[in-house]
Amino acid sequence: MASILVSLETGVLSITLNRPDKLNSFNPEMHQLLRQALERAYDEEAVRAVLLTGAGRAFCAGQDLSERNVSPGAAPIDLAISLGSHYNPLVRRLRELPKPVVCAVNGVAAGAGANIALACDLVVAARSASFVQAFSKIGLLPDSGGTFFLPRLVGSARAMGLALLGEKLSAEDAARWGLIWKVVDDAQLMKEALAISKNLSEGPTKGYGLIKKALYMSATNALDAQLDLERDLQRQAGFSEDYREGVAAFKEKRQPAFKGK
Ligand code: T3D
Repeated sequence: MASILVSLETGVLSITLNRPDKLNSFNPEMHQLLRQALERAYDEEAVRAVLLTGAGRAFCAGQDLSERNVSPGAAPIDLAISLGSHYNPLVRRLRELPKPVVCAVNGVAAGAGANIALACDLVVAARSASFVQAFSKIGLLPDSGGTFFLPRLVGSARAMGLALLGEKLSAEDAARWGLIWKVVDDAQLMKEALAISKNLSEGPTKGYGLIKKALYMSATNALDAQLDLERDLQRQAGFSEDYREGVAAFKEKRQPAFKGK
């Protein structure tokens, strides 16, 4: 059984983490297949939005710990190699992909699984889902961007509580705290996430890519630099076919037909 399922329909590339018996925890094969799927999302013009979810009762439990030999006498493991070759490139790819990425969190999202969800652009969670910064329970610190995303999304007091205590945060609290976009009933999750993804796949893809860039750069830019960035990106947006179409449709009082160009 492939550890990642991929399908393309009406401009939405759906990617499902598919190791349900392991709570979709990451092993090297799953990293490799996910990387390939995201490369496809980057390369193929027909892909205008990505939808990431998990199979079974979990979204993702982070690193598969059964692959880490910590028995007495075993050689110490250099986790920097794993982060440098797998997790960091994955987070960068999600953030830099110039197309919107929706994450449907169908169940528990723990460790790197939680932070990979947070690296996506729009996170919708099932009411029964939860988010766990499980790292401190095994002597680690949040990775996969956790120490960057958490304080920015929920403030440093809550970020510190989540990181130090490693307790489960319910999807409802995650939405209330501003960690994610919204929570929906379990039965509605995929319908809602697909509707959002389809809506995005019919939108001005270039403009969306520029929105991602501007908002993500605002986390580290000062106002002056951000104003300059908005000017430069708006120049690119204004040269797009979709801008012409958007304004023409507005003037003609009709729905725009964006092509993602
Ligand atoms: O190593 C590197 O490459 C560095 C990078 C690290 C990135 C990371 O993600 S480090 C953090 C790794 N993840 C965790 O520490 C999470 C560990 N899991 C949990 O805390 C809990 O299992 C959950 C909160 C995810 C779910 O809790 P619950 O009560 O719903 O389920 P459970 O009973 O704990 O787990 C069910 C089974 O899944 C169980 O196996 P069993 O007893 O039925 O045979 C459990 O061992 C297994 N499982 C859960 N998470 C993992 C896992 N097996 C391997 N790796 C896991 N991460």
